[in-house]
Amino acid sequence: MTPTEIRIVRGNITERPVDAIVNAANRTLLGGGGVDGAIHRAAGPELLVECRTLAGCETGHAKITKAHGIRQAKHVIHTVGPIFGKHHGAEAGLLASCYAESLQLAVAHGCKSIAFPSISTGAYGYPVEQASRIALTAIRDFVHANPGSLDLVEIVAFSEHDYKTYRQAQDEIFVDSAGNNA
Ligand code: AR6
Repeated sequence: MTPTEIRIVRGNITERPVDAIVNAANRTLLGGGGVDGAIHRAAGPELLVECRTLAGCETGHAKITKAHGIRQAKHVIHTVGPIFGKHHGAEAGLLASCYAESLQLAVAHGCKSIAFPSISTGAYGYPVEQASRIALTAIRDFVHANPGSLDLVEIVAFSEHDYKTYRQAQDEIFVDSAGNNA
């Protein structure tokens, strides 16, 4: 069985050639700024039409649509990250849940590759040093619990600082108890 590759890249998530790209949405699922705005612009108005049928999404959960005008992907998975400081200490669990639910949905829809943005670290204010560790731990736990279900999981960092922060977190988290990369 080929192990799942977990890769940090720098770039624009709308250009990633993967089966599913993840959107850091809000609870309305009707668009916004940041990566949400970029995905809706790239996908075109049909994405908003489909999103209107979903009746929103709670924080920490995820819903799936087609990718519409984003030709190199098949699906967009819309997840709603926590707003930092607004969930009475439940922020880390909610953020981990965004990653776990998105991965689960991807596998349930036959996706073998998925790209995530840095959920909650823009408008929602989550410090990227903390969020990167939560993200990569949730991805590692899913991949270990579901071997062979995915070929590739990407984190797409939008800035050089985010890229370096996720690479550092990856080095720390993907090391087993014997000190080897896991
Ligand atoms: N590709 C990859 N990453 C991007 C892109 C892109 N094209 N554009 C921005 N980012 P944010 P949040 C990065 O604010 O914090 C929206 O209005 C960005 O630099 O998009 O979860 C929604 O509608 C940052 O590192 O999402 C919600 O209301 C990361 O994506 C709210 O913002 C996340 O920043 C969600 O806030």
